[in-house]
Amino acid sequence: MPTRVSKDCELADFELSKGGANHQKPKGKDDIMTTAQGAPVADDQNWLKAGARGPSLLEDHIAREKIFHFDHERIPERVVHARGYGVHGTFELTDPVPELTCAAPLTGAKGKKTPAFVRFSTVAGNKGSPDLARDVRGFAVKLYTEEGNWDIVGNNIPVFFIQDAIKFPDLIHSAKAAPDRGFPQAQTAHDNFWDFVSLSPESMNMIMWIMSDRTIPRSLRFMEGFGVHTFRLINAEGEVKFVKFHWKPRLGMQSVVWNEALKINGMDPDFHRRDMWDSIDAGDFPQWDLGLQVFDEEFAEKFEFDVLDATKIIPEEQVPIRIVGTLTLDANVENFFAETEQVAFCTSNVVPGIDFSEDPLLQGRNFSYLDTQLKRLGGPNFTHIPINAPKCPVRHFQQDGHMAMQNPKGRVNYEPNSWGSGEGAEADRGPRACPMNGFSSAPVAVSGEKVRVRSETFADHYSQARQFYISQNLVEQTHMANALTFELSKVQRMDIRKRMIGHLRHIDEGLAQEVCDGIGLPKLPDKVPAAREPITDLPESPALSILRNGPGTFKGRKLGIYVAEGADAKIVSQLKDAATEAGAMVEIIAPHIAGAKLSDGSMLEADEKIDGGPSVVYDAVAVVMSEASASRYSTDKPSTDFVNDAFAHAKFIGYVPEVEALFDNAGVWSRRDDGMIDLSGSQGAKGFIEKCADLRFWDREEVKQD
Ligand code: HDD
Repeated sequence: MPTRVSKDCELADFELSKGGANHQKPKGKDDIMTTAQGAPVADDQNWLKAGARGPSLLEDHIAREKIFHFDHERIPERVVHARGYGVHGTFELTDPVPELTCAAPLTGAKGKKTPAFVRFSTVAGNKGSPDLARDVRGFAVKLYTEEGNWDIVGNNIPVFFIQDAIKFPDLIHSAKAAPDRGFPQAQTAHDNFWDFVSLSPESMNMIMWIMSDRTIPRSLRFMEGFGVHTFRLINAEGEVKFVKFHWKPRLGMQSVVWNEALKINGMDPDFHRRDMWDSIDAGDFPQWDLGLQVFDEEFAEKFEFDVLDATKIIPEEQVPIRIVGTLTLDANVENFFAETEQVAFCTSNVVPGIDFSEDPLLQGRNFSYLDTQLKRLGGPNFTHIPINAPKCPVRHFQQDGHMAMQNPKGRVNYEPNSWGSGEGAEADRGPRACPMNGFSSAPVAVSGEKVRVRSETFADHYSQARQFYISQNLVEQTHMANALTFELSKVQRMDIRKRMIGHLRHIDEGLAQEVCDGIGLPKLPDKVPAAREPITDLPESPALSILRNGPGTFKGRKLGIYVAEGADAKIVSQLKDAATEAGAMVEIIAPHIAGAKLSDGSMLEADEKIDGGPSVVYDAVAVVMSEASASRYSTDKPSTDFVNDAFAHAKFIGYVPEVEALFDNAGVWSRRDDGMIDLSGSQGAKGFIEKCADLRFWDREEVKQD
């Protein structure tokens, strides 16, 4: 018989029953387990049975409740953006803009703070898919303003695949796993996706963006965010301007290379969420500046493209971005399900001072998101869940429904009503709408016949795709050609591959030729007919390149130092100091998790054992060991991979001459270049870390010739 909990609760914490089940005891009265109904539980480890070896009894209401709840732990995952990671933070106003908008977070005193919750995500993969799938990243921001929740449900790419929301289900069906086989997961490298986009020329600008390194970000902290659509700002006088929202990462942008992404997915599928968790946990809070790109009807009229077309950007060089505030993410969630999983973003969540444009994609989204919340969260009261609840007073006559948590008191649940005065003075009459301060839409004149058409102003599909491509540097252009070649090589149907190259020819003949050669086609396929001849002389927009805008700092990055027995203690310590001084994180990797004994006899504890700490998870690496250790690990595959991958992924590598045997077997000793720094030489650890500010040593990569 299992031992019963004694009244004074002082039994040993570990007690085995005769059958071998462990019975841990509560520490005190407040520690006693209960059912969901609050009844104390005596035994949570054994189902009630008819005899010790007899059948389990249905009567066991405790087991029944436990299993019932477990069976219902999951809610439907998001149909898109299922894989995501949420973080709390604050938006601080640095440049109030009352002349542009009366939106609460953008007006008031400089330094005004608005609480925020941000959920980053991938789009195509399921909830458990790897973080470094090549994919667009969701960048959804919820601002809990004093006038209600304002959601900017954006991405890390400022354009989208399609122009009209009615196409969204087709886009997503084509990108996700095929319905018959249930794969491939979290990737676009398959026939269905390329079939769809090659038949949807409006996707071509987005295709350029997703084939760039933007879709394999090094960290969620190193990405831009965009509201994508054109919105409206309305000021207190009722004046209206157009706006696009931009989030600019203070740490700069950075991506990994494709081969690295593939390996990270195997080594650490949680790479991005772990990176975010670790940074915030370490007090290293990522920040983004919020920028407004404001323009008026006059600009919209003369701009080459339609500002309502979500497949187009407005180059920063044409309409500059005004920074108005800073978002700081400074707290990890306390419960992933309650916060990250249950957070419900809606593009329709806007506040007074912000309004929609007629962008047909945005209009459709405004309709769609409420539906999905109803389905996922099970009822219309999802705003009662703490993560979704506004942090300002909420007053209305909505009531009841599944899981209603905030239930009004009193008898009045309608308006107009005459309670609150005279004969009905005893009852609270409840709230009333306020024409002066309530949300009002921009008084935009609209008229038109009811038609199901796409505006002719949306017909240019290639000009901005070309502009994006020519704005990249040669390394980035090479990565794009390689990505297109990779993806189209996974497409089995030749006609789809050819059709895509037929589009690329409108964007850049050189790129089309490279991809054509890359997939081994003997001759360039014909151009696909274009709805409108592309403009070929749009200027470069340097702001669109990641590498032309490097942060020039190693701050927020991670250095991996691989040490083994006999490693020079002084050099290791110099490395740690220089990296920490530069604002970078340091991890120690060793052949054993216990660490390594250094040259001065001290024991340095390891953060990772070598096969759990490959170089792909670090921004730069250093290898410090004695000659004997280097020789010992020179035939150890994780050790040679560590060095070889770091070299192949254009990382800066610090080393000491003693590691020759290991580096030689990794195939890099004779190929030493300026990206490899001898830590015992004149540059030393400090010089090495200074070099790391360039993030990668791109000279090592083979790039196409200009
Ligand atoms: Fe969407 C989720 C971003 C077009 C329908 N979308 C979702 C999320 C982001 C975006 C970041 C995840 C929010 C979260 O973290 O919970 N979506 C975009 C952007 C788009 C876009 C930037 C184009 C500019 N979306 C779009 C269209 C439709 C949807 C055109 C439907 C007509 N999106 C949804 C959805 C989701 C969603 C099905 C799934 C989960 C959710 O809403 O909450 O309603």
